[in-house]
Amino acid sequence: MMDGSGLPTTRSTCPYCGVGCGVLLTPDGNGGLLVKGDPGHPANFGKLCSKGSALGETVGEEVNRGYRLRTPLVDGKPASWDDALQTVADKFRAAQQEYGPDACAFYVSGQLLTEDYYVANKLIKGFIGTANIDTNSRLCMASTVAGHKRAFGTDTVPGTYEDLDEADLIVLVGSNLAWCHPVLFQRVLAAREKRGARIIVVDPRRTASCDAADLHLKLVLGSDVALFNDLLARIEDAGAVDADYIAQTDGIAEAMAAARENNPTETGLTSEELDAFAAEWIGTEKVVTVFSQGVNQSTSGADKVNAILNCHLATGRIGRPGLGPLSVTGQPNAMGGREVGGLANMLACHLDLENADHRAAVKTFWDAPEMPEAAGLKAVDMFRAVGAGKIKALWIIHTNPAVSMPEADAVREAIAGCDFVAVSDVTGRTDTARLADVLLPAAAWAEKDGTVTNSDRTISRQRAVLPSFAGARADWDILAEVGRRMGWKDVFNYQHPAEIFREHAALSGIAGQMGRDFDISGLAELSRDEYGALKPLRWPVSATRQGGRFFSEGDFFHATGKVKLVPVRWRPPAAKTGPRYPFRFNTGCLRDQWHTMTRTALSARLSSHLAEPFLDIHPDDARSLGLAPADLVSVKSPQGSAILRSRITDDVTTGQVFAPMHWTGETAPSARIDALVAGSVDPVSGQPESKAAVVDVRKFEAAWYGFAVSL
Ligand SMILES: Nc1nc2c(c(=O)[nH]1)N[C@H]1C(S)=C(S)[C@@H](COP(=O)(O)OP(=O)(O)OC[C@H]3O[C@@H](n4cnc5c(=O)[nH]c(N)nc54)[C@H](O)[C@@H]3O)O[C@H]1N2
Ligand SMILES: Nc1nc2c(c(=O)[nH]1)N[C@H]1C(S)=C(S)[C@@H](COP(=O)(O)OP(=O)(O)OC[C@H]3O[C@@H](n4cnc5c(=O)[nH]c(N)nc54)[C@H](O)[C@@H]3O)O[C@H]1N2
Ligand code: SF4
Ligand SMILES: [Mo]
Repeated sequence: MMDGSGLPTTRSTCPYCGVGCGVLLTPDGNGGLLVKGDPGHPANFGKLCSKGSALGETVGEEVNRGYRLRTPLVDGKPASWDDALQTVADKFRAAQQEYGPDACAFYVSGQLLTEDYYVANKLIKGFIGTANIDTNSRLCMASTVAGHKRAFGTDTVPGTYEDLDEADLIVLVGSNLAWCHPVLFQRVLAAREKRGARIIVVDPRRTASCDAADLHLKLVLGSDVALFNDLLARIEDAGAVDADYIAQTDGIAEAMAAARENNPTETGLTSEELDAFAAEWIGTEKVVTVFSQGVNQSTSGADKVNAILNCHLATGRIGRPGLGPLSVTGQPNAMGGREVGGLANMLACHLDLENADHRAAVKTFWDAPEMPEAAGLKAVDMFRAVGAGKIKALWIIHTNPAVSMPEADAVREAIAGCDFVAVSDVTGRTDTARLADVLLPAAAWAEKDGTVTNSDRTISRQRAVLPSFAGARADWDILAEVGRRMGWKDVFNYQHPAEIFREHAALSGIAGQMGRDFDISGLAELSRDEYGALKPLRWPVSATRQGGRFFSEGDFFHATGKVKLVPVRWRPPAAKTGPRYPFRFNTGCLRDQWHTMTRTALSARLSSHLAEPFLDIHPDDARSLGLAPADLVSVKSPQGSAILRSRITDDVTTGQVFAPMHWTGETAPSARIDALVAGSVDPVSGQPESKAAVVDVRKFEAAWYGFAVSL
C-alpha cells in the first residue's frame, strides 16, 4: 500500500490502550514514522486520540539516542547477547534445580503481543514447572476476569463496540472513557448525536467524561455494589425481570435476597438520584454498562463486576445488539494475555489450571515435562515472596512494577534484594530496569510483529515497519532463546511469530472441543503470508462460528449449562479513614500520559498537557489546611509519602483527594504515587485496591526548595 506521496504504508495497531485502533504507518526514510488512523479498522474507522496521533514523536533516531538500550547489560556493564541470554538461562536453571520450580517467577505485561505472552506462559508453566507467572493485568483486569468466570464459567466479553453505536443509554461506571479510551468515547458521543443516546457517569469525582453526561452520580468511593444491588431490587419491583432469560440462569433468588439486604444510603446518593438512575436504566432496553478501573481496582472488584452483570442477566439484556455489559480493557493486549492464560491462576486458551483434564490436554499438546497443579503467586503476593527471599530468579518483562505496584517502595526494595533479576525493556531509564542484574534490550513497537486482542475480542496485527534498534530482539525471540538454552531446543524452536500464532490457534481448537469459548482454530493453518495479511477479526473463529455476541441464548460454559447470578454484598474499602489518615486517596490516568511515561514523555506535545505531579483537593479541605492554589503538599500514608502540587477543585468531594499515577523515580522522585498505596487485594481476584488508600495531607513547608520535575 502507498500513501499519497508514494511512500510504502503498512497497517498496524496503536500500542497504547485497549480500544485497539488501527494505524497506517509510513516510514519517513530517516528512521521516523508518519502515523495516521486506519479508516478500514473496525475499532476506530480512521480516528486517533492525542496519544495515538503523537506516536511518530516517540520513535526515530533522535528519540532513540539516549533513550533506547544499545546492548544487553550484565551487572550494569555492556555484554554480548550470548552472555546475557546464557546468564538468564543458567540462573533460572540453577534456581529451579537448587530450590525447586516455585523459586522462579515471571512478572509480565498486558502490553506484550499474544505471541510473546504465549511463549512466556509455555516456558514457565510447561517447562520450568511453576505457575508463578503473573502480569500487570492483575492490577488492571483481574476483577473482571473473576467476575466473568463466576457468572459465565469463562472469561468472555459478551458484546461488541457496535453495541455502543446502537445503544440508547450508556452508563460509564468507574471509567473515564473520555481520557482513557478516547476513540470509544467518540463513538459514544456519536451515538448521542445520532440517536439521542443518554450518558450516565458513575464516578466519585467529576471527570472529562462528565462533560457530556446527562447524569453524574458522584457516589461514595467503593460503593458500586450498593448502587447496583439497589438497581437489582428495583428491577424486580418494576416487574422488569425477563422470565424467559431467567430460566437459563441460576442464582436469581440468592442474588435478589442479597440485594434486598442492601442499604443504598452507603452510596451517599440522594433518593432522587437513585430514583433517576433506576428509572433510566430499567426504562431503557438498549443499555450498555461500560466499566473499568473504578470497578476493578477494589477489594470488592469482583463483586462490583457481578453486581453489574446481575442487572444485565436479570433483564436478559445481554448478547443482543445495542445492549450488555462491556468491560473496557486498559492495555492493548490485556485480552490476548487472558487468552494465552498469562495470569497465575489460568492455563492457556481459557482452560483452567485447577482442572485435571485441562492440565493433561495442555501438557500433552506442549509435550511438557511438568505442569503445576496449583495456582501460582498473584502480583502482590509474588513481590512479597520476592521480598521474603523465596523467589530466587525473577524475570520482569514489559512492565515497571517498582513504580506501578502498590507498596511500591517495598516492591523496589524486594527487586533490589532478589538473588537474580532479569528485566526486558526498550530503555534502561526506568525505576525497575535500574535494578536488573541482566537487562535485555527489547525491540519496540513498530519493530516487532505479532497480534493483539482489543476490548471487544477483535484480533489485529501489529507489524514491524522499522528495523530493530541496535540489534534489540523481540520479546518472543528472547524468551524462546532462553527456553532453548535451558535445554528445550525443539519446543522453543520458533523462527517467526506466525509459527507461535498457529500453535496457539491449534491449542485453542482443543480448548474449544473441551467446551471453552476461546476457539480460533480456524486460523491454525494460516501460512506466513496469510498471517502477514491477516485482517482484523473477532473471535471465536472456528469451523462453526465466527465473531458475534455471547450469552443471548444457549452458549453457556458452566457445567450446569446456565449462567449465574452471584449474590454480592457491599463492603467498604479495606483501609479506613480516621484522625491520622483522614483522606481517601483516589488515583488514575491523565489524558496525555501512558502509565510510567516511558514513551509518552518523549513527546513534548503530550507532556505539556499536565506537566507535573499534582493532588486534587476540595476547596473546603484546602481552606482548613491553609492551602493556597499550587502550594506544595506533603502526602503521607501508612505505606509511604510523596510531595505533590495541590490543585484546588471541587471535581473531588470533601474528604477525598486524587492524584494521577504516572510520575516515577526517573521523572519526579518525590512523587511515586504507589509508594502511598497499600497492598490490600480483592479476596476473589487478587487485584489490589489502587484507588482507595488513606492519607494525611499537610502543607509542605520547605526548609529548602528542591522540587524538580525532569522529563
Ligand atoms: N491517557 C491514558 N489512557 C489510558 C491509560 C493511560 O495510562 N493513559 N492506561 C490504560 C489502562 S492500562 C487502563 S487500565 C485504562 C484505565 O481507564 P479508566 O479506568 O477509565 O481510568 P482511571 O483513571 O484508572 O479510573 C477511572 C475512574 O474510576 C474512578 N473511581 C475510583 N474509585 C471508584 C469507585 O469506587 N467507583 C467508581 N464508580 N469509580 C471510581 C476514578 O475517579 C476515575 O475517574 O486506561 C487505559 N488508557
Ligand atoms: N495507584 C495506581 N497504580 C496503578 C494504576 C492506577 O490507576 N493507580 N493502574 C494500574 C494499571 S491499570 C496498570 S495497567 C499498570 C501499568 O503499569 P506498568 O505496566 O508498570 O507501566 P508501563 O509504563 O506501561 O510499563 C511498561 C514498560 O515496558 C517498557 N516497554 C515498552 N515497549 C516494550 C517492548 O516492546 N518490550 C518490552 N520488554 N518492554 C517494553 C516500557 O519502557 C515500560 O518500562 O499500573 C497500575 N498501577
Ligand atoms: S484510543 Fe487508544 S488505541 Fe486508539 S489511538 Fe488512542 S491510545 Fe491508541
Ligand atoms: Mo491497566
